[in-house]
Amino acid sequence: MAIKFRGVDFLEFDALLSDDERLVRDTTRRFIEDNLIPIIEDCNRAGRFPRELVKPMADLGFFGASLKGYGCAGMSNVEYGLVTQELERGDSGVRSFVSVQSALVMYPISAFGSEEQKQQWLPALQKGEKLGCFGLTEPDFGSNPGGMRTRARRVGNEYILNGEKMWITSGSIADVAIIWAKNEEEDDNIRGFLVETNRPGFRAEDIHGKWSLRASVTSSLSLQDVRIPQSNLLPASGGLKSPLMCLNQARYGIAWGAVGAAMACYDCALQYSLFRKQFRDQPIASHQLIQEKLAWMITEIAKAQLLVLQVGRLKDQDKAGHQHISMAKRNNVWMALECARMSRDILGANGVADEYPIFRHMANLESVKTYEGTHDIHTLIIGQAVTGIDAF
Ligand code: TGC
Ligand code: FAD
Repeated sequence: MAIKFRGVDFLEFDALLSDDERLVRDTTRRFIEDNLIPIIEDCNRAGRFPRELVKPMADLGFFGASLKGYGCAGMSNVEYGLVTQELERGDSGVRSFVSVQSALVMYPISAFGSEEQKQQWLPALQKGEKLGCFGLTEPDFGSNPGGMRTRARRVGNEYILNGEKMWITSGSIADVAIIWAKNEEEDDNIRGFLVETNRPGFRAEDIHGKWSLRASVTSSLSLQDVRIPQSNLLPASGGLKSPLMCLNQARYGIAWGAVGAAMACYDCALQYSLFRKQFRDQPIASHQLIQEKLAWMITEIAKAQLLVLQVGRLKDQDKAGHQHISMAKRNNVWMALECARMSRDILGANGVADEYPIFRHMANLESVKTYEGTHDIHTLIIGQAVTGIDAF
């Protein structure tokens, strides 16, 4: 049975959006419906990133959407959030690609780059002519990136970079990598470096065998004596705070994206439960235990929508703290994963088939729960904010 997404709005959430915000949401929704939904299950099966969507997504202004100038769309944070919601309603891997290109590559260039670096990279990244990746995580340093071993040593007017990065989204398809490394001449201060991926000594190898985010490229990066000009240092970067500022942008998009994945699962399960009959020729939706699951999901989705909208409004007023973003990422991804599991249950055996999108969302969300700070790390970030005590 083909199930078509109908949107999810129990609490008149739409009334809280402006006309422009609804337009951005609806345009993205149509794009996903027409271009991603028809191919995503094949991409997922084949472990293929749908690269053919890069140009159309660029044309719609999705890359660096909330940045101003350099060809970027200059959307509000709420509008950008609605874009990521709709992208992830399609697939977390495609939202991931856009998050990395926008929040983890274009944002650091915009926030920490020189005018020359911005001119060189931002318009090309916005148009999707160049792709980027963000190298923070290392084989031995995930939740604790401050321990990183990647180093930069200055020799004359060049830096020489050595190190390993792991689990890097878009690593092998990127033209440029934002590499975070300890700068030896500054007492190991962490700095961001623009590394063109065709430089000698740079290698990207894809990580195979993922059961999650199969439509997204994930790679390990190796840098062995990679020489870059001194001008490739992001001049305004400095300290672990800089990559963490980038993570705030990406975590914010994920918090919206998770709502999209939850909406996809819930709406599919609801439609299925009205159609599927068991016992006395009654739809399974007529059973109390099914209704309990649907009631739980719609309540949590409605709460998650309000939470992320409030964080978006705060962000648009420059008032969102990183602890607010952690709360939204932690809650909404957990909520989406629970919705995916419950929806899978409602579909019975059909829940494990890729005729329906639920199992794919469920598997994807396991990664989303881990990356950009695990669920438990966000618990500790919120704990630190309310107690003032660091429990990492
Ligand atoms: P700590 O000493 O607490 O902090 C160092 C400095 O940074 C400040 N700070 C932040 N600033 C901005 N935004 C944040 N979110 C910040 N969190 C902390 C802090 O105030 C301090 O400033 P200052 O001025 O005193 O120097 O650092 P710590 O080493 O104790 O670590 C803190 C911790 C654990 C929260 C942090 O390391 C962390 O968030 N760990 C999780 C790592 C993570 O999220 N990695 C993500 C990698 S990228 C990725 O997963 C991409 S997935 C693809 C996709 O997005 O789709
Ligand atoms: P670990 O840090 O080893 O954590 C393992 C477990 O220990 C977790 O449950 C964690 O919550 C727990 N734990 C750790 N410390 C504590 C503590 N102090 N207290 C209590 N519990 C703790 N990284 C990038 O830099 N760029 C990318 O583009 C990128 N893309 C990714 C794409 C995918 C598909 C995945 C899966 C990961 C990606 N990552 C990327 C890496 C991701 O950010 C890390 O996996 C994540 O930060 C967790 O690190 P880890 O896997 O090393 O787990």
